[in-house]
Amino acid sequence: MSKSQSIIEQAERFGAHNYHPLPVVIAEAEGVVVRDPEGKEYMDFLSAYSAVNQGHRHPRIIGALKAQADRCTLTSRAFHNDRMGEFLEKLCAYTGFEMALPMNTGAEAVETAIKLARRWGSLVKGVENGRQRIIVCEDNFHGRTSTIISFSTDAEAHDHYGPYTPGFEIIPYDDTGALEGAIDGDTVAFLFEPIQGEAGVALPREGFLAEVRRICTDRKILMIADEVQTGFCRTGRRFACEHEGVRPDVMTLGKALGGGVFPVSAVVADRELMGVFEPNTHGSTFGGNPLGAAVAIAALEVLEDEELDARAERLGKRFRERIADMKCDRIRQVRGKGLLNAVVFDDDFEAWDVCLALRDAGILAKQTHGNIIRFAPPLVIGEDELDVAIERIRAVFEQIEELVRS
Ligand code: IF1
Repeated sequence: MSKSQSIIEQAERFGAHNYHPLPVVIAEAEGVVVRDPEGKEYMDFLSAYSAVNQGHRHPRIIGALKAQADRCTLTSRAFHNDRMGEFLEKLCAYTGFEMALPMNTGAEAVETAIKLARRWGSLVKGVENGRQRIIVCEDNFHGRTSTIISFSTDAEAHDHYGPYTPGFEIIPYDDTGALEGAIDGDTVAFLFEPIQGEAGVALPREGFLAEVRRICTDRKILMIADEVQTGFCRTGRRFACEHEGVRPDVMTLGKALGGGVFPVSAVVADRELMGVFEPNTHGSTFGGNPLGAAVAIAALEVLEDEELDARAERLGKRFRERIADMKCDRIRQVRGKGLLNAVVFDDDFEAWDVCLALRDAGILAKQTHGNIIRFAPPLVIGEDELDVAIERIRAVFEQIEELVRS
């Protein structure tokens, strides 16, 4: 038995089966390349669901991690530490908002935004406490806490977890008419993804974000953009809302904020909104810790200094053009923005075997639903590396009929 096989067996024996990973073991990683225990190399085209935008183990981020680890790692918010303020000031400058609330995972950031909206509704908008409503979209993915899955329309994420948290109304994605119709006196916010990642990189029509902005402003409800996956240069801009020059009221952030080495998330908003939080009304043990702060500072610097937004924009166009040219009758559509892309196969097509063949060709990618494969490499990928990857993908796609028959 190979080392990989014994590792997989061990994980399956002792670990809950809440995932069905591709059968590959990653032992080492650097930049775009990961290596299994047998020494075989792959190009990572998932980037830990966009948490590794800066590439695996970026030297500046690892350096910041090690340096801070030798100074101070955790203080809790019972006391101040000398890195959090510097991190939050940099995050506010990067996002263009006045204040930030640091947390750890994306779901915690989304939960924080939900609490911010509900608290603002009660204290500022004058909604009777307990009647606050938040509008969300079908096919959403915002995390996996009990409250967040309460408004999931994905049966696997939602079912058998009752009783469900009330106060959410679900409308179709990319439907501003439905948004206008759903708003009433108790509505406090619209929570949405500028691009729906897990739904298979679903892009709204041009103008959707600007229309949402107008409606939320007119109807005095908070526009909460969940940029956990689309943020930090992934879609070819710092944030996906920037494609339409739209500034939401609140943004939830995570994943690449931690530079691929540490869980760091946050909510950003202006002072008027963030002011609804008073001491002891919200928090977390690790939120704002100095180790995560030091890593996040370096993670933001890398995004800026290496101009990863422009890179994602340029290389994403190249990727979509080259994939669209491939001879593969099973492909229905190639879609995405920046380096967040997906290949959509025929509705009845099961892409798992294609992911296995891609793995054997040295490309690690995973399908979001049966027939859609997401391709999201680290944004530091070189032009030559991308061309190599495209040729490996082409070799698999152009042999797909053999795959399907086998
Ligand atoms: C899994 C994908 C899923 C997110 C958005 C909040 C969160 C996520 C827009 C929560 C997390 C991850 C979670 C991971 C798979 C992946 C994912 F879309 F990125 F592919 F599931 F939809 N908002 N997305 O995408 O952040 O608490 O995980 O830090 O749970 O399987 P988290």
